[in-house]
Amino acid sequence: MYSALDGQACADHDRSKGEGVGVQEYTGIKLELEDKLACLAPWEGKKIFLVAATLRPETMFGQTNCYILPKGKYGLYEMKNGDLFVMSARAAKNCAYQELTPVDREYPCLAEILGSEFIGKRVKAPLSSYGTVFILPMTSIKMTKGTGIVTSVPSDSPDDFAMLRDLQNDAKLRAELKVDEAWVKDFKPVPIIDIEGMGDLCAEHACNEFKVKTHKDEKKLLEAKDKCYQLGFTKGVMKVGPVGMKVEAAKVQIKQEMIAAGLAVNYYEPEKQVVSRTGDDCIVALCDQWLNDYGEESWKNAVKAHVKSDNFETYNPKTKHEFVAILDWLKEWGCSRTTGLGTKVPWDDQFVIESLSDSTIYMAYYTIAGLLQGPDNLDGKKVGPSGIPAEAMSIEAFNYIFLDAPYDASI
Ligand code: ZZB
Repeated sequence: MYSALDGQACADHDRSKGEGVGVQEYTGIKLELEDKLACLAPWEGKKIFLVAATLRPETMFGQTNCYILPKGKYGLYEMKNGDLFVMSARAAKNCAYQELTPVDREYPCLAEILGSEFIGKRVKAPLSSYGTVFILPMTSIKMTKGTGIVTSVPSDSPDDFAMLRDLQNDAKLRAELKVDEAWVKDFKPVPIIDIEGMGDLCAEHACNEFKVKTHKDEKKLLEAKDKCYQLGFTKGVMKVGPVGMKVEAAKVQIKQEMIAAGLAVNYYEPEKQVVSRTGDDCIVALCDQWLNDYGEESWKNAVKAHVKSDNFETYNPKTKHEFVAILDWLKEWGCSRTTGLGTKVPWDDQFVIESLSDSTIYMAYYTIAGLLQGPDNLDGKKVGPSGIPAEAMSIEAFNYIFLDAPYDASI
């Protein structure tokens, strides 16, 4: 998690919003634009892709159309390999910090395009049985999530199913949103995943179960979506592509294959909004960072055994449970940053130790600071009550105090 304004990683306690928010990994599906747009004429002959962020790469076999926000502001951005991507400026910024653009951290917008300009145009939908699909409007798209472009899989996504069904059946809505019947009529949901108890069109099944009437039934759609996500992941079995494979495994395989074939890219962003204390909307950036490997088995087990032992007491048993739960998921923890107050990382002094990690060190120092410094001597310029000068505090001295190392009077 990174603040471009601060020019450094934005750790939990550097945030005014979004404590505990992690990174969401998406697959950016490259939908190649097949039709021409007057405003894109200067780039004729180049490949232009609408990029849709998805959590379900294994469902790409069932794409029937692409959705865009008519009032949404999109931009055209060049990528490292010469591809031109259509996406929100926010997504382009994340890409620029993930080594996708020609110049790191730069994402000049080549052209601004309103979502409505794309409606009715065609894109190639990779892996789908329809091959070419239409771009349709969807008013519930959030510009603050993914790329602002969604690829539609009405067999497995209740939102997509409800919208497509309304566009197919409601002439008034089509007129209102300026959608031609021909763009939706022949695009039926394609059965691609079998789920025990839900059949092979789970979105339709869930929309019936939760009585979703229209694409505007926000609450019911959320329930239907949760059910499809959950059962799709745990019980789904592929009917196309890697037939018989569990969704859980197919997700990883299809993603890798699509990226290797140049049909998709990895795309990351904060899973919810993260704002730094300096007021910057944070992004996800690839950057050098020292990590504490708290997930390392022997470390983890030693700490866990201690937390569970009688030597470790908490006032409230809930706290103890939380410690154990966190030890279970905690893996790498970023422990360095480039600016701000802190102790220099001993082996790499371009970084300081991130303040939360640093605070585990200075807490230890506090146990002896009273002797080495004493009151009214914060900068340690004077020798404290123990009479020990700073120069005498060698590594051996610290090891003697904190690690029970032998006392060596000769040092
Ligand atoms: C294809 C797909 C197939 C999706 C499926 C879901 C499902 P979330 O956060 O839980 O909603 N999406 C992506 N960007 C946006 C946006 N800007 N506004 C609205 N919706 C967006 O999950 C992210 C999913 O929401 C993405 O994955 C995308 O739709 C959509 F079979 O891509 B998905 C049960 C869901 N099934």
